[in-house]
Amino acid sequence: MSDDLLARLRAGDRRALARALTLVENRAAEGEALEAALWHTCGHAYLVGITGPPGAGKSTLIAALAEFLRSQGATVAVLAVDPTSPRSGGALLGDRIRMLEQSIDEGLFIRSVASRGRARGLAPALMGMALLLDAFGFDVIFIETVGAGQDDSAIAEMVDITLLVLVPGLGDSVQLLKAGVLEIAQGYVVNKTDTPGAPALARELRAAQRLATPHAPERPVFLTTATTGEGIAELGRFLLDNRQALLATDLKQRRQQRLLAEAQYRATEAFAKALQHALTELPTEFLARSPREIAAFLTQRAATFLQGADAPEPDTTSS
Ligand SMILES: Nc1nc2c(ncn2[C@@H]2O[C@H](COP(=O)(O)OP(=O)(O)OP(=O)(O)O)[C@@H](O)[C@H]2O)c(=O)[nH]1
Ligand SMILES: [Mg+2]
Repeated sequence: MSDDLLARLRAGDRRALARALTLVENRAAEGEALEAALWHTCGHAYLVGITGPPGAGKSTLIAALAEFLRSQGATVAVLAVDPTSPRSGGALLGDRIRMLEQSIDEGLFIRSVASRGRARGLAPALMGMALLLDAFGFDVIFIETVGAGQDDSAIAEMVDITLLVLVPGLGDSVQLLKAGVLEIAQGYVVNKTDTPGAPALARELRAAQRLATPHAPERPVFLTTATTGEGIAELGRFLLDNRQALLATDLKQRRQQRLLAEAQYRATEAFAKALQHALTELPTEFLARSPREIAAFLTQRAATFLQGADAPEPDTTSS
């Protein structure tokens, strides 16, 4: 890793930040080294996951929230995974956020992240990028993901809070309930309240919660119109209060939690790779055997494959 890049990052150089983010996004060795070097300085930023169906207004909502948070003195970074909705088409981050992107505000940083053509998981790339932004000093980091994928639930475990954005009229809530997506969020946003059906959707969300988790404290439901800013201040204040409460808790514990969630993801990734490798070694005669025997063979081979990978030794010198 270039010490120069690290030094420039530490000095608050935004061009160095952009370059470092690319290295981490590609999960290049240099990026991994940067993460390792900066790990101990992170944990101060408040990480907000924003998820929901395509075109729900996630990007527009983030842009509006970013403006509000800036007005309250908080610095904001945004990581947005490329859009899914054909409607926003070429507009990678939505119109409003692109407008913000062109601002020269030093307290705001926006970056889009490609999800396509990726050999390795999106979640560690995003978390690594968030770590860099955290170490760089941003107060609040938004991570916009497309929703309902495996990566989304992984990311939900690594961020401080996840908001699920829904819009009236899609009949989403029932489907989301089935898919278990409601559970990954700690708060719900009913966006596009300028279109019919918002109060009904909010009611439905409250009812669905009571049904799914009758004893858990009720998660808040916010009503917003991201395009006009309606309801944004209330949601923004909720986030700031939640952040304040979190910052009062143990930093080390929070950092460890994030660390473990990401490590677990990476380990799962390694296991999956080992299993893929084992499959290529399955003798054809095994196809006549029982699934249990095939599984035993695969497990054995995968374990051997994993043993070949170098595991770091416990380091007794670092805390
Ligand atoms: N009427 C109305 N339109 C909105 C609102 N919020 C966003 N939109 C519009 O909805 C469209 C999609 O908004 P985006 O912010 O790009 O939605 P997204 O969820 O980020 O979309 P993807 O990233 O593609 O999944 C845009 O045309 C927005 O202008 C709202 O509150 N009311
Ligand atoms: Mg978007």
